[in-house]
Formats: sequence, C-alpha cells, structure tokens
Amino acid sequence: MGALPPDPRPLRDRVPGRAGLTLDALFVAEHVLGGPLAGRLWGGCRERARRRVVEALRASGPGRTVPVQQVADLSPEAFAECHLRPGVPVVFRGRAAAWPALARWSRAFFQREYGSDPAVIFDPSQAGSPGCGLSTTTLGDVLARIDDPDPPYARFHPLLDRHPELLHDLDRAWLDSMRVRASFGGFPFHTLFLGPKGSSTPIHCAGNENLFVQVQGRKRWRFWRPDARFVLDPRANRAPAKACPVDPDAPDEAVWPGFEELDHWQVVLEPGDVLYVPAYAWHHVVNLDQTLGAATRWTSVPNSVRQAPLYFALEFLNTRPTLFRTMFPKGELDVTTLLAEAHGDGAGGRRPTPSTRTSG
Ligand SMILES: O=C(O)CCC(=O)C(=O)O
Repeated sequence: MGALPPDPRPLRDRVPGRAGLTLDALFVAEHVLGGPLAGRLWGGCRERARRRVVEALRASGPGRTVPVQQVADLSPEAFAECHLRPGVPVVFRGRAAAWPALARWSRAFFQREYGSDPAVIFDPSQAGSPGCGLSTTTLGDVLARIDDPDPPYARFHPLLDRHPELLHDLDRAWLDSMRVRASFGGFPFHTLFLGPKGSSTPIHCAGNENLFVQVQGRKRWRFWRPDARFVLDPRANRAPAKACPVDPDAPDEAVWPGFEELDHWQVVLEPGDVLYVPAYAWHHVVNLDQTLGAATRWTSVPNSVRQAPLYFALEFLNTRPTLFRTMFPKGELDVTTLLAEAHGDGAGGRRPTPSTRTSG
C-alpha cells in the first residue's frame, strides 16, 4: 500500500496562538452578550486578530485538498483509534452495497409508502431572514417536485425514526458496533436526505457525529478541521449548529480572507459508500446527482470534548434551543426545525463587522 497523503494541517501549527485565543475569547463574549453588543464593544479587536490569522496563513502557503481516506472495512478498535478519537473522516467504500436499503429505497418507494408524511423544509440560503426559509409540506410533494427548476431539499428528515421498520434496511449490527463499542455513542437518531441534483448544504458544524450511508446518486463532501473557525468566523448563535455562508467554489476573498489558504479533505460518495462525519468538523455538501442518503447520528462526549472543547462547553449555555430541549424534545426530534431556530431571525450568515455593520 502506498503512503497515505498527509492530513490537513491544524491551524494551531500555522497561526499565532494568541490570535486564536483572542478569537475564542471574543466568541465566548458574543455567546454570552449577543452579537450586536459584543461587536460594538470588541469588533475592532476581533478584526485585528483575524488579520493576524490571515497573514500567518498566507505566509504558510496555499491551502491543500486532501482526499478522504478510503477503506473497505475496519475493526471498531481501528476505527476508534484512527478516526473517532482524532476526528478524521473516512469512507467505507461499498460497505453498504448489499444492504436492503440499496435495493428497496427509491423515489417511487418513498412516494408510495410515505408520501403523506409531513416534511419541514429549511432553506439555509434564507437563514437570518424573517421566517428564515422554513416551510412545511409532505414528502410526496418534495418528491414530486424534485425535478422542478427550484425544487425543495428535504434535509435531516426524521422518517427513519418515525417509521423504525425502515431501520431494518440498514446493517444496524455493523453501525452499532462502530458507534457504541468504539465511541461510547449512545442515543442514536437517524436523518434522511432527499436531495435534488445540484443542491447543496452550506458549511456548518455540530457536536453530533454520523455514519452517512449513500443510497442513490453521488454526493461531494468537503471537510475542514474544527479550528478553521478562526477563518470561517461563525456567529455565536447559542445553538447546536454553527454555520458559515462562504461558497467554497467561489469564495469572495474580500469577505472571507484566508479561506483559500485552509486545507481541507474532499470525497465524492457513490451509492453503497458509508462516510464517517466527525464531531464539530466543518463540512459542505453538494448533490452531484439526485441523491438519497441516510445518517445514523449520535453524540459522544469524549469525542466532542477532544475535537472542540470550547464549542462543547458552550452547548450548556445554548438558548436556541437549550441543551435540555435538544436532548429531550417534546415529541420527535426534527433537526430541520432546530436548524431553523438556530439560524433564524438574524442569527444566520456572517457576523456584522465594524466595516459592514448596519445599525443595531
Ligand atoms: O447531505 C447534506 O446535504 C448534508 C448532510 C450533513 O450535513 C450531515 O449529515 O451532517
């Protein structure tokens, strides 16, 4: 076997520690005080720290694209050591090719069996606007419109937990062996993605990890390490997910300085592949075809603390919604609604800076 390509360089090896500490301290202040007040008080200080980060990144060379490591299978122990603990993605090529979901699940199958199921649609490009791009329809409607010019994208749909008979179409023994034995990952939940061709999910990160089964079509994933936050500059939105609206295919250097200097992992999933998505790894996803995918998600406290201790600690101070409501939702856990709450009403997008801030 040839040598593996190097992993993306952590930012701590490339930027001055003090600038990173300053940005983290200001993030905590923003989390506690709210964006507008923290921006008014310390916006200039944050901009200076970001400038130092960007200068150091530019001096350490252009960003590298590194392929996500590919394997046929791993023991739970090897998976834990090489991927769960260090927070490194991996793709199990073809691991799910013989699972019943690959043969049974299709647009027609879901249309026929589950077409009347409610589907909450959240359009992240509308994040921060009143109503924040949230609408409710049925799965049947989503599927019927999937070839339309501006089709809805059903992300994070709770169909599998609503209809647990569908879970038998996945190899749960394998998924459980990777999740539980290797990472103390309790309380799994599942989300389905029915993506129109060309749709995408902007860069975001969250504390849960997942094993993503690609059932139909091809999906391109990009991953950045958690400390890319010094460049991605997310809002401290007191919510379980953080986001950054930069378009990785056409980043605006004036708005996102340093983005092109970040290293990242990249992979295109094919039907039958299973991808490990680490806790707090920033990721961006594009559906190259019409796609169908299912994620088994969980939270592992040790992994979350290892990957992003600050973000993990701040989860306890969340208000949009609180950690308690995330863990014990009334009724079913619908991630789409949580995301909309996190990114709605002024909480999404890029933070106002001294130069771009409007009133308030
Ligand atoms: O497939 C997508 O569009 C997004 C998937 C994702 O972000 C996730 O599973 O965490």
